[in-house]
Amino acid sequence: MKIIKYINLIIIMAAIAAIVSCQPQNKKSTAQNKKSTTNIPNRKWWKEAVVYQIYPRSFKDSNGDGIGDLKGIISKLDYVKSLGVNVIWLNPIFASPNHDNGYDISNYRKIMKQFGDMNDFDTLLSEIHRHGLKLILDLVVNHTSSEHRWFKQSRSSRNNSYRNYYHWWPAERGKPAKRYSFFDVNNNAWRYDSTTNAYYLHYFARSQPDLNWENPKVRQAIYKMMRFWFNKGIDGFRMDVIPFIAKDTTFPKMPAKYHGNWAHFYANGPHLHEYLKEMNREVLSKYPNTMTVAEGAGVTIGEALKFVDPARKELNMLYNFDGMSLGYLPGKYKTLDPKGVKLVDFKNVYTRWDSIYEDKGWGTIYLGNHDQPRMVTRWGNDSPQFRALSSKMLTTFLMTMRATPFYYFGDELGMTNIKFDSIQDYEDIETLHEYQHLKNTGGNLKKFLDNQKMVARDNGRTPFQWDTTRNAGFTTGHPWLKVNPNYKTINVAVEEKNPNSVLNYFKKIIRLRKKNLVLIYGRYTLLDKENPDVYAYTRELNGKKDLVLLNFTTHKAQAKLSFDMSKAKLLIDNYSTAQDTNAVKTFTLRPYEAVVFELK
Ligand code: TEU
Ligand code: CA
Repeated sequence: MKIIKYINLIIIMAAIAAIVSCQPQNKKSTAQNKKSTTNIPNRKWWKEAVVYQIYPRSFKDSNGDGIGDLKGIISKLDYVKSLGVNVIWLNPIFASPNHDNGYDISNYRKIMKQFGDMNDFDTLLSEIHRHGLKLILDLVVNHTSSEHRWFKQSRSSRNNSYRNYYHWWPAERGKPAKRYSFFDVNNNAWRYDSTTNAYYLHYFARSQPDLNWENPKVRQAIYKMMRFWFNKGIDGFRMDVIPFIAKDTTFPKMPAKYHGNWAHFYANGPHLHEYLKEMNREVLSKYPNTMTVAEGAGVTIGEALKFVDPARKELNMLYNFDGMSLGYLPGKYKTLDPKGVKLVDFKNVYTRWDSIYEDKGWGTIYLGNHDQPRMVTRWGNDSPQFRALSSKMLTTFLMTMRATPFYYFGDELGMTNIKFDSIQDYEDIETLHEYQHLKNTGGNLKKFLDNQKMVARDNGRTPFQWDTTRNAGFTTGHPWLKVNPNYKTINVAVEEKNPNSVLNYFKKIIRLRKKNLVLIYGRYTLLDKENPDVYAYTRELNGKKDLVLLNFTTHKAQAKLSFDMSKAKLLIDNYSTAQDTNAVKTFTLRPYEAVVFELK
C-alpha cells in the first residue's frame, strides 16, 4: 500500500512540476504578448480588420428576380461571419437607374428598389452588428445620376436654385476646354444640353453629371446625407473617386503633361483638401469610431499622405491604383502588355507603398474588386493545375502585409474570370461604351474582346458561387449576368467540405493574421529584391520575426536567405505537405508555394 501511495505522490509532484515549468513560459509569452501589444502605438480597430467587399447585385438573390438583394445578404451573414472577416463594404445600395450599377445615384436616402427597402436595410445593419461585424457603405458624391432631382432642377433653367449644383458651361462662350470621360462613347466629358444651351461636365457617363463641390450648398447637402447614414449606425464609408471632387471652375486647358494621365489632373483640384478637412470637421470627427477609405483614383504615392496623415484630419485610409495599373500599355485603354508583369516591378510597387506609411498613416492592400478582373486570373494562374495553389498564395500575400486587406467576395473560393466571347454577354457600361467607341472609330473589335477576357470589370461581377445547384445557388430566376460554368467545382458547398480548399485556407490564414500582431503591425522588409520568381519579406515587431516566401511561378524557385532555416517554425504552407526546413541558406519553393515561418 505504502509503495502505491509513494508512486501517487511522485506522480502528483511530477504533474505540479510540469505545470510550474510551463508557467514561466506562459508568464513569459503572456508578458511578451502584453509587451508586444502595449508597444504598438496608434492601434485602431480598422487597422486590425479584414474588409470583405460584397457586390450586392451578385451575392445572393432572395426573390428570384435574378438580382442579388439585401435579404439575400442577410440570409448569408453566418457564412460571412464564418470567414473571420470584420467589416463588410457594400457597393452602392441607393436608388439608381443602374447605368453604372448603382454608381449613378438618383436618391441618396432611398434603397435601390431591386435591392429592397429601408426596412431591409435596417434589418441588415442590425443583423450585421449582431454577428459582430461592421458595415461601410459606398459614398458616391463626385457625381449623381442625371435622374437625381437636383440635376433635373439644375438642367431645367439657368436661374434654377439648383443650377450651380453641377458644372455648366454656357455655349455662347464657345466650346469648353477638353476634359476626358471614363465612360463616354466619344471620351468627351462635356455634354451639350439644348434646354439651356449649355454643356455639363461628366467625368464618367453622360448620365453621371459631376456635382459642383465649389458650391457650399452641395457640400452641406452631402454632409447632411452622411450624417443620416451615420445616425443609422453604419461604421464608415468607402469614398468613390473622392480625389476628383474639386474642380477649377474656370476650366482652363488641361496642361499637356496630363493628357496621358488625366485622372491625375482630376485628382488635384484646387480646394480638394479644404473640402476633406471640412468634411472631417463637420461630419467624420463627430463619429470617431468609424472608418473612411478613399478610392485613390489618380493619386500618386507622393500625394497619399495628404489624405491619410492623421495630423491632417482628413481620411483614415486610401487605396491606390499603382499595383492594378501594372502590365497595361501606357496611354491605351486598358490594353495588356503581352510581355506581362515582372514580379520585381510588382514587389517594388508594394514595397514603396508600404514605406510611405512607415511613420504615419496606414495602408490598404487589395488585388481585386468590382472594377478589376478576378485576382487569380490577373495575378495568379487560373488553370486547373494551379488555380487553387495560386489563389492561396495571393491570399497569403494580402494577409501578411502591413495594411488593411480589402478582400473581394468570391476570391476566397478562387473564383475566376468568366472570359465572355461575345459583346452581348457584357453588362458593364465601361466595356459597352468602349466597344461602341472602337466600332465608331474603326478599331479592332476582335482584339478588344480578347483583351476584355482578361481586364473587363464584368469578370469580377459574375454571381457568387454557393453550390452545385442551378445558377450556383445564386438565384432561382434568370441571373442578371451569366454564372461562371466552373461553379460546379468552385463553390462554397464543395469547398467547405474540403479541408485543403481555397476557402478553408482563407479562413486559416485570417486566423493566423489575427493571432500574430506581427503580421498586422510588424515592420516590413523586402528580401532578395531582384529575385524574378519569389517574393520574400520579413515582418518584425517587439522581438518577433516572421518570414513570408511566395513563389509566383509555375516552377520550383529558390529564395536566397541569410537565415538558419533549421530553427524556423512553420506557421502555414499552402501545400498540404509541408517541406523539411533543415535546408540552410536557400529554401526551394514548389510552384506557387506560399509559406510563413516564425524565425523568432
Ligand atoms: O471607379 C473609378 C475609377 O477610378 C476607375 O476604376 C473606373 O472605375 C474605371 O474602372 C477605369 O477603368 C469608381 C467605381 O469604383 C466604379 O465602379 C465606378 O464606375 C466609377 O467610380 C464611377 O462612379
Ligand atoms: Ca433579388
